[in-house]
Amino acid sequence: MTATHHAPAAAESGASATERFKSDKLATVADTPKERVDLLAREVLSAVHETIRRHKVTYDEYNALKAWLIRLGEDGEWPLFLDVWVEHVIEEVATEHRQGNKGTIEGPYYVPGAPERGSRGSVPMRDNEPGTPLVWTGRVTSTDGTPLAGATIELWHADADGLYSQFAPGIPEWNLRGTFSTGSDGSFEIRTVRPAPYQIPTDGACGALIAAAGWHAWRPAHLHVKVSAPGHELLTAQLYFPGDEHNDDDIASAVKPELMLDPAPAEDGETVSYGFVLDPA
Ligand code: MBD
Ligand code: FE
Repeated sequence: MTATHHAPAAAESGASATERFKSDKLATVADTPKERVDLLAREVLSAVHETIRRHKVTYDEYNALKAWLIRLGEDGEWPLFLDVWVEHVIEEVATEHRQGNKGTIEGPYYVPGAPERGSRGSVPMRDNEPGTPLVWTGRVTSTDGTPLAGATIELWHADADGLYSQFAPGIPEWNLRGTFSTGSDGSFEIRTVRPAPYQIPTDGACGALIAAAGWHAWRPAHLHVKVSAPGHELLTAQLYFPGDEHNDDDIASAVKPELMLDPAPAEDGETVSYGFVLDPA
C-alpha cells in the first residue's frame, strides 16, 4: 500500500483539522443548557469511575492516560479521535428518524466552499491524477420520488495515496474537492478517480493508541458527500467500494450496506451509479 510511504505527519494533518474545526461557528459548552451539561458530564464521569473500579485501574495506567490525553491535544488529534471513535453513534442518533438515504459520519476533513462544477463535470484534479478514473451518475430525489432540481452535492475524498488536500502537504488546495448541482431532472454526472484506503497517521496520539491496543489503523476507500436541497434535511454520507478489505472492520465504524457502490468496468476506468433520497425538513 503506497499510503504507508506517504502518510501525512500527525502533527501536520492534526493541526490542520483542529484549525478547520475551530474556524466553524459551532455550539459551545456555554450555549449548552445547564441541565444537559450536568446530566451528561455526570453520567460520562460515572462510567469512567465504574471502569476504574471494575478493572482496578492503577496509578501507572492513570498517568499513561493523562500523558496520552495531553499528547492528543498537542498533536491536534482531538477531531480525528472523536470522529473515528465517537461520531458514528452521534450520527446514528441524529438520523434515526429518516425515511430517505442512510448517511454516515462527516469525519475531520470536510472543507466548505469547494469549486463549483455544475451538474456534469470533473472534480478538480491534477494533470495525470493517479488512480482509476471514475464516472459517477445519479439522481437526487425527495422521499416521495420527486426529482430535486438544483440540489447541491459537495464531494471530497482522498487521492490514490490515501491523502486529503489541505490536510497533507504538496497537494493543490482543492484537489479532489468539488461542488456539483443537479439538473432539471435531478440528475448529475461526476468525474473523479477512485480513492485509496485511508490510514490513520501512525506517528501521533491516535496511532499510539492503535499500536498500544493492537488494533489496525485503516478505513476502507470512500467518497465523502454532503447533499442538500431547499426544504430538505442535509445528508452527510460516504460511499464505499465492494471488496475493500476494511469494509467489515472500518476503524471509524462508518460503513453501512446501503452506502455500497456498484462499480462496473468502462472504456477508461469504471462507472458507478448511485443516487440520493432526501428527507423533507
Ligand atoms: C477519514 O478520512 C475519515 O473519513 C474519518 C471519518 C476519520 C478519519 C479519516
Ligand atoms: Fe475520509
